[in-house]
Amino acid sequence: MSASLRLVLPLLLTLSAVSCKSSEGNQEPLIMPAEGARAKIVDKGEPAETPKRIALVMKTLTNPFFVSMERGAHRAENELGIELLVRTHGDETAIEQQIAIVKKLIREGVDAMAVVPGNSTEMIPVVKEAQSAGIAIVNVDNRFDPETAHEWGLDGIPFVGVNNVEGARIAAEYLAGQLTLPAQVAIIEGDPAAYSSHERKQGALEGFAAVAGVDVVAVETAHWNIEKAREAAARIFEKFPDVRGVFCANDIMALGVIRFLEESGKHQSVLVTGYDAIEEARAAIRSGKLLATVDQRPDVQGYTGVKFAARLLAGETLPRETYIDVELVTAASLEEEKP
Ligand code: ALL
Repeated sequence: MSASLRLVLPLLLTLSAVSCKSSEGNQEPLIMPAEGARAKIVDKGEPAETPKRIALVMKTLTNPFFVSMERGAHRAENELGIELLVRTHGDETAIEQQIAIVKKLIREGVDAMAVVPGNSTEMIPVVKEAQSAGIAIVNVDNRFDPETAHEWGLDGIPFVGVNNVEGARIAAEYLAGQLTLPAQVAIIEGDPAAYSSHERKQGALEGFAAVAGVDVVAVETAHWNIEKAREAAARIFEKFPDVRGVFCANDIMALGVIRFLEESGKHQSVLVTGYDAIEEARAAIRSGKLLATVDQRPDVQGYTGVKFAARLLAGETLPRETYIDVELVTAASLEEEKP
């Protein structure tokens, strides 16, 4: 090797290393002789796009319903190559916490949010703030109150969820059909601040009204909470010991009512229905403690919510309302599911 080659060889090796490392899949040389003495790096590839950041704002992961929703959302994340930020707070009714979460996401500058509001009215101002900051919004599972949303100018937000009136009606009608009539029944509502709770109460009333001889003697809220449902059941049965059926607006509350019925030895004579079809509720149906529940596919809701957020970011116009089918889950339907 000549002396001059020995001197330039390390330099050549360095240059070729740079060229190989950066030119994956690119035929063009990356290091080009430049005007003057300096070499210039030319990037011929597309600029690497940073993935869109989409937040899923739910209520609480203490309810398995939202764990399933999160699973669906991650499926969308993997398919779309976006970055998903999942945010939840401690308690379903702690709305200040959910407001603070959205405020923080605005500061963090996320591109879009799929929001399950814990409170259908109180979340509206902060979500409007997010929209005004240019963040694309999708409403999942629990609707914003339409009137309040309109007052705040939060219009045109696509909604993904189920027809809760329909789901509750099916469950209540099925429950009524299993009773020896005439019979007294009760309704345990979710948090009245949630639009879905009103819809389910309305659906349950419609379902019970459809069967002659069914008398709704009590409607109480237990705020989606197991212990509050146990206490509400205690109050109802104290006052109306002949109640034979209880419709509950979610499974967690149905489990609370069942707890009370077992403690008080009434579980053989009272039928209970829930809503959500969480694993614990399916198990309770199999063991004969729960009559039925409603599957509202939270995984599909989470998946679709995130996917819609990405489609909004891509400039698409989406339908105002997208409904996922509800399905009644009973001992018979679980039997059919068996392989
Ligand atoms: C509703 C959901 C579920 C859940 C409830 C509790 O929005 O649809 O039924 O159980 O929230 O937060």
